[in-house]
Amino acid sequence: MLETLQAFISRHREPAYLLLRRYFSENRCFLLRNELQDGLQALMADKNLPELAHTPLGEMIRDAQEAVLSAPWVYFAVRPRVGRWWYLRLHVDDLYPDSVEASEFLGFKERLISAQAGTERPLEFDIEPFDRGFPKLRESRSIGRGMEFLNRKLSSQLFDGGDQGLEKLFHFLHEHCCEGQILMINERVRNVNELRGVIRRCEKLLNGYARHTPWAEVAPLLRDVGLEPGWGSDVGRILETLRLLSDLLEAPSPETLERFLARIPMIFSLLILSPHGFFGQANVLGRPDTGGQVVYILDQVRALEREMRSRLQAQGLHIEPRILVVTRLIPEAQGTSCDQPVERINGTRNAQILRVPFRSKEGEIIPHWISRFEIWPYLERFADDVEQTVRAELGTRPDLIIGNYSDGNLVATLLSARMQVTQCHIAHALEKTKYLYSDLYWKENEAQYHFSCQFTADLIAMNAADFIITSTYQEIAGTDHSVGQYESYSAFSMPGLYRVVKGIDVFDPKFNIVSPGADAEVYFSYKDSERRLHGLHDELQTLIFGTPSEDMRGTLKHPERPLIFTMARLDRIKNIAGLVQWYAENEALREQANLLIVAGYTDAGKSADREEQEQIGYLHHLFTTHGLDEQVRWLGVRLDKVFAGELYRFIADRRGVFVQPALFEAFGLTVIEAMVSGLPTFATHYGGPLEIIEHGQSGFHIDPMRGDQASAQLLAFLRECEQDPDYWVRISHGGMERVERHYTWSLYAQRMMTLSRIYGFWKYVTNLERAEARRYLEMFYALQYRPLARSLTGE
Ligand code: UDP
Ligand code: LCN
Repeated sequence: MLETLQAFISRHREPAYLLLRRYFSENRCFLLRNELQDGLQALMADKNLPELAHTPLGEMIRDAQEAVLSAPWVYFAVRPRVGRWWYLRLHVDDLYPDSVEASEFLGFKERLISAQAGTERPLEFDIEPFDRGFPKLRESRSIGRGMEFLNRKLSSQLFDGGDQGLEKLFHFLHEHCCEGQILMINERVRNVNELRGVIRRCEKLLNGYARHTPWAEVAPLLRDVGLEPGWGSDVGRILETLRLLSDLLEAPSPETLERFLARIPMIFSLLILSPHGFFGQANVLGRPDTGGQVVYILDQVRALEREMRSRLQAQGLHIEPRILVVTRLIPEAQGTSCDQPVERINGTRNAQILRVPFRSKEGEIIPHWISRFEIWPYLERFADDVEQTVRAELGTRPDLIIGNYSDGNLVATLLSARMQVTQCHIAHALEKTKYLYSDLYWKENEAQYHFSCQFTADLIAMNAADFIITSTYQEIAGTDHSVGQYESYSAFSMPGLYRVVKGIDVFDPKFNIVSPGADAEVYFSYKDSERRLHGLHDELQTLIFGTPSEDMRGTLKHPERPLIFTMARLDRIKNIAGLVQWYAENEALREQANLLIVAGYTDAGKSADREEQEQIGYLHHLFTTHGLDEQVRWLGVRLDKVFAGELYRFIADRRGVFVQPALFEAFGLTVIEAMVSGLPTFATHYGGPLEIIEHGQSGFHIDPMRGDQASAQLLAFLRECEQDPDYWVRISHGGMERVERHYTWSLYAQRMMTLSRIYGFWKYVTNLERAEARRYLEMFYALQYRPLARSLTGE
């Protein structure tokens, strides 16, 4: 690639020179992808050089994500393929392109930001040397299917080594026990050969029994030979499991291994960590830091408990699975249950929320809510306290620890290391890509956001995790044109703090896409009239069209018009104000439809969150300056799930639409909730919705940076639906179908249980644990993270 670019420029110096000049004429140090493309397009138009686009220079610019300019040099970060990066530099005089390392590229960037940079070499974080020899995916399209890859790769390594691999499998089977009860095989079976013999004998013994004969009936017989519970609930199932193992011992294959492991009773208890925000089951959604993550975890718990129980039962074990969700106890609970140490989770038999308080250095309980950007100094102590609480509750360690968001993942890292438990990482939203140049200008943002702590915690946790679950592909590796959220951690710099030359590798097989669903009990089609909550309709009618109470603003003058609906936490990134502005500026749209907003409070005095207060003020300003009070209804209330579910359908009855206008949305649960309710959905094309919605079939993508276009799209859709009501029905149907096929909690739970077994197995039989990397991360924690976190409280 470099040679062709060098050869091209040496033969065509003029366009290269003109292009660089054009970039320099912008007088900017940093140019982003679209600005680089615009520069190229403008040059091609001015100089009538349309063919330039298809030359090595044009292609390099097409793939460039960023340019850093400081005369006479221009450095480019080029991403020729998803997840693959190449850095090069060009001197404006000699125009000779030269490859450089990530480290040099970042160093050049740092020097433009900070005068001190360059005087001494900064600390570099580099995980790559620890990954050497570890299997990696090669193809971009395989990213996110780590488990399948790992199984293929490691099975061949494990079983090619003759009986050694089988011995490991044998020892693994010996490990299993629960509540003091031995499972699978007992001490009578002493090696692989004996195991082979035992399988044969058991098969013979069982062949005389009817398939539905329960385990209990044959247990004494099998136990004598060496088998313990865990093989199946009846003879049919036991025989199937024995045959799977026999096939595995005979001719191991990744598929058989996966099917066999899927049956091994390995997961009896889960610990799920979600420290920040108001974590509860009522009256919390929509508060600052309290949104999709809470919904996700509660739905996840219900689905996982069901799946765990059914797997255990199928294997003949009558053990009740345990799931503990551990969050922060907030004494000043503001009318929520967040001051309660224990809360049973509805819809489960045995799952609980346990709340453990944050404590100051002196051990005093912190009484008030703390923003997710401020929680860092409390997490280490929190982890210690959680460990004790969990051990006391379970009487043992959990079988899997799932971290959520940057704080939960950091606590999961500390606990998994201490308790020697498999660690699963779920980011929900990595803040780094939400804020432009949040790494480079971290110092400017430090007082408000403390990204130095957050990105350090992210680096440690994502590298320590045994496996990572993401909701979409783009969360890991973006698209052809945009960088993935995890990918953005591969190389970056926080000038004056440290530089990351290899922070994460998106080709690592630890990544797996497992998309969440929308709770089918709550979010279902508006057409399902039998299940509809008709009793709520009067209340909904008053809420939307009635006289506004003190938590509301606006009275819709034309209630017969369809509703454009949006609902979100009132974070800047959710861009509710953007939507209000586009709507306000499109007269025709204002005549065509009303706007309904469910977000935050209407009284800024009720909010403790700085961003939320700002947004509230801004929304009022927009209402007043654009005279929106007869066309927009703003509800500053928190709706519980069931009520919100009926609201989506109520709006669908009136042929409305849902809009998700975020500047960036990691996944977007409201998007799938609205879609499955049958509301045609217009959602941001930055983030998860790009993958959830197929534009024009199951909804529409909008560009939140081009509000004029988005409002024109909405208007065109609503007008077309007026002419052809079937159009609304087609898109509504497309959305429902999309969610029902791809986004369900039962699919999620099945996959999650398989993943935890497979990664647990590989962690046991190989050195998947990467002990060296863990030690490196521990050092980074102690030397970087801890002082940064402590500095927040002025220590
Ligand atoms: N939500 C709700 N009531 C509200 C505000 C939000 O039930 O008043 C729910 C919404 O239905 C969705 C979640 O909160 O389930 C928000 O999740 P999403 O992924 O859209 O955004 P997040 O808040 O996680 O960024
Ligand atoms: C956090 C977010 O910001 C959303 O985009 C996700 O849908 C939610 O968590 C659940 O993962």
